[in-house]
Amino acid sequence: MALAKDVHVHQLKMDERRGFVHFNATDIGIEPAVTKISSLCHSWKDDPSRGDSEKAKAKGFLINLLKPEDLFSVPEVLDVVFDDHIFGAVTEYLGQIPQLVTVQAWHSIPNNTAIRSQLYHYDHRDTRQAKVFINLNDIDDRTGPLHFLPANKSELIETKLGYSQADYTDEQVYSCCSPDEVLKTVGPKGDAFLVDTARCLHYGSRGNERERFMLMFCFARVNCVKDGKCEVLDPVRDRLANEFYADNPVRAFALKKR
Ligand SMILES: O=C(O)CCC(=O)C(=O)O
Repeated sequence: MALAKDVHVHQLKMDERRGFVHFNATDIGIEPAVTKISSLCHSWKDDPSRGDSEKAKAKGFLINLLKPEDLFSVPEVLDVVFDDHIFGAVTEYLGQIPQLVTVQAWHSIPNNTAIRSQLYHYDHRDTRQAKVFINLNDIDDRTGPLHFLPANKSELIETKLGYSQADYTDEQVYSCCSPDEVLKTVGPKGDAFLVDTARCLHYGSRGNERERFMLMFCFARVNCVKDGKCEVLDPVRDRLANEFYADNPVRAFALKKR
């Protein structure tokens, strides 16, 4: 199901019941930064020094193009991540100043696999988290969009099937709901989705016929159950905090590892 936008004014708020909000970069004034990041990603995809980490190779359909040093040379990335509207909505939803867990620029490539994150799953860092997905190219059904079920629908499915840290098959999920109830992050470049992937069953990058570019970043509660690693952020967290946010203790707090 394609989605109508939820945000038409300079305001962003997560829907508590449904566990997501849909907005556009233009609504909150980050469109120029998104355009710059988008055009860089289109050039980075042919750079052999990018996207070839062990993890990327293992997960061939979904490649991260971003490197730690890009966060210094392309300050627009952190401008978007720490945009007041987004950071405010996440802080309100999580009920505390969050920790930035990961930031990546995704390139999902044409494929016909259905494995790992291409199958329905929850993220298991905590009982709630907030992941932002910003389309860096126009995304349609042939571009492997993220598919997800709102949190209230996912809860019904969980009640019927039981909670699992493993993947769910489509057959299992569609035995509890109609495929028509599934939402997709289709939309033009700049369309964006803030989704609680701990509460919303989801999958993506499945059956791409066209390549997909997406900026993805994730916030969690500082005392989250399962800490994570981020190959982009972890080597430079303190340097970023000192260089960009020496006068901004809230952002610095969100960046530094506890
Ligand atoms: O959109 C995708 O390729 C998968 C996203 C996903 O599973 C996740 O962010 O947890």
